[in-house]
Amino acid sequence: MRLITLICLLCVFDPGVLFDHNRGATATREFKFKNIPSPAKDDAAATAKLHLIDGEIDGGSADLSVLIDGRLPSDEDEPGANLFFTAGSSGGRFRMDLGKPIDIAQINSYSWHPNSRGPQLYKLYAAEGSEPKLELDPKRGVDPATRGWKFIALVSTLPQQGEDGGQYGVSVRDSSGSLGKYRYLLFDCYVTELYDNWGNTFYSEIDVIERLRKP
Ligand SMILES: [Ca+2]
Ligand SMILES: [Ca+2]
Repeated sequence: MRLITLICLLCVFDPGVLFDHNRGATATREFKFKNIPSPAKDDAAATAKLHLIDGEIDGGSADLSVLIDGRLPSDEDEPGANLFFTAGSSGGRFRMDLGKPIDIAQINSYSWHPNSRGPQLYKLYAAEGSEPKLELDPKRGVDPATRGWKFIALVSTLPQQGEDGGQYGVSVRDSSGSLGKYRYLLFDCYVTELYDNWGNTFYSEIDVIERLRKP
């Protein structure tokens, strides 16, 4: 018993970010990865509500609901099957409302593009909903962590070298099995490069995997 108590005291909140990168022919419409689960249709995000907080969605992009519709692009350059911010802009923020706080095991994001719009770069925040002075829509320039949000992870799949195009699967998870109980998620998305106007990621799907109750 004492040992268990000690182990629990040592449990620290330390979310990890795993990701896989499918290049060339390994990137298919099935979004199969070596270590990351393929996108799901019936995950906890499927019935979520999405709200744009800041930034402008590109005219060629689908609307936010494409992130949770369970559908995937069939090709590496299919703008209408992805969500991306306006070309030349520095990205933006959106919020996901799961309807009620749920125990979250994983938050998984998927993208696909032949070059600089493939990699993912975003900050992820979460809120349970009852935090004092929680501000649901903090604009760019305001640190959500000062408005009631908890910083969860910085996701960056930018390759150190080599081709950045391809398909990316990201999984944010914690070694304890739970990221925590949250109703709201805030995605603060950044451009992957500044050499040209084409650095806003083509996000194909975002899954939220609820932690299963222990038997
Ligand atoms: Ca999904
Ligand atoms: Ca989708």
